Amino acid sequence: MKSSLKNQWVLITGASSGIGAAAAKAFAAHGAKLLLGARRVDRLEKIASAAKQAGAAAAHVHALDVSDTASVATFIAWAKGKIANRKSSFVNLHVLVNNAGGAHGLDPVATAKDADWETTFQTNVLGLLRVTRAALPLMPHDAGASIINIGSIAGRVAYGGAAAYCAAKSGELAITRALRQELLGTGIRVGTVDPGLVETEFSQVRFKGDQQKAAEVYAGMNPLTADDIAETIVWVASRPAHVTIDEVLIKPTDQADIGKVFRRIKK
Ligand code: NDP
Ligand code: 8X3
Repeated sequence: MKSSLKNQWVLITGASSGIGAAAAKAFAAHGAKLLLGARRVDRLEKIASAAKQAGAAAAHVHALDVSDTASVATFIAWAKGKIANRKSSFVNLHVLVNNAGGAHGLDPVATAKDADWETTFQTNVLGLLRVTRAALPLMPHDAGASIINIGSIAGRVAYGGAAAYCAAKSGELAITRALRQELLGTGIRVGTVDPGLVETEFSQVRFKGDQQKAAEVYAGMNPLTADDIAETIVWVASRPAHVTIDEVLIKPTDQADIGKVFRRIKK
């Protein structure tokens, strides 16, 4: 039987934009209770308000910087307080979506900046580890809970200019696989959703606000949307409790591989 998400607690990191924001809306449509984190709280508040309109049983927001252990601890303590209710101290986080991350720059190793490498690893790798370590005590055993990490095609296929990002997303894949072994017997499912090109703010962040460079990434092709990925995340989380979706590689039809993209050239 499909796992119902109604009234289940779902925690999403990086929910202020793109895939995380779309995931909030998608879980809301199933009547879930949302705990949303990111650095831009003003944006989170708007997303929580839209999620309530879309059917969320609850939607709470709190500042979260996954690159900072103290911020993660404060965020998870806040989340625990929201989940535990007045009648019962039972804490049941049903779904953890480790989505916060992104790429910074597209420079070759020869000229890349320490700051870009450090941010890339702090968010995509260490942030994922920190949030998971802190959230695990909130996830009861044998209750059909899921940890869903957002990886990338870049974790499977390396490309020039993205050495750190590819290494970070390969790291995400390795963490997902190791965690699945560590949690064997707990009933907690661990999976990764690995997209190809999705049009979000990802490329604006990568190119540090250069709108033209960001737009060129998706020029003449039909990229995935954040909603496509959100739908996949919800599908993974709603499989029956005895079913784990280990890894999903999802690409636009116009993308055969990294760098193999079909573009309709305007004449
Ligand atoms: P966006 O830039 O639209 O969203 C990134 C999100 O991550 C934002 O909500 C941002 O929130 C959050 N974030 C970044 N740094 C931190 C931090 N230190 N602490 C907390 N939150 C943080 O991009 P996407 O939605 O596309 O990216 C989401 C995930 O999907 C990333 O892991 C990305 O690597 C992955 N991905 C994206 C693809 C794409 O083509 N778009 C393809 C494959 C994977 P805030 O700035 O408010 O903190
Ligand atoms: C984002 C996809 O191809 O820009 O993870 O690296 S790609």
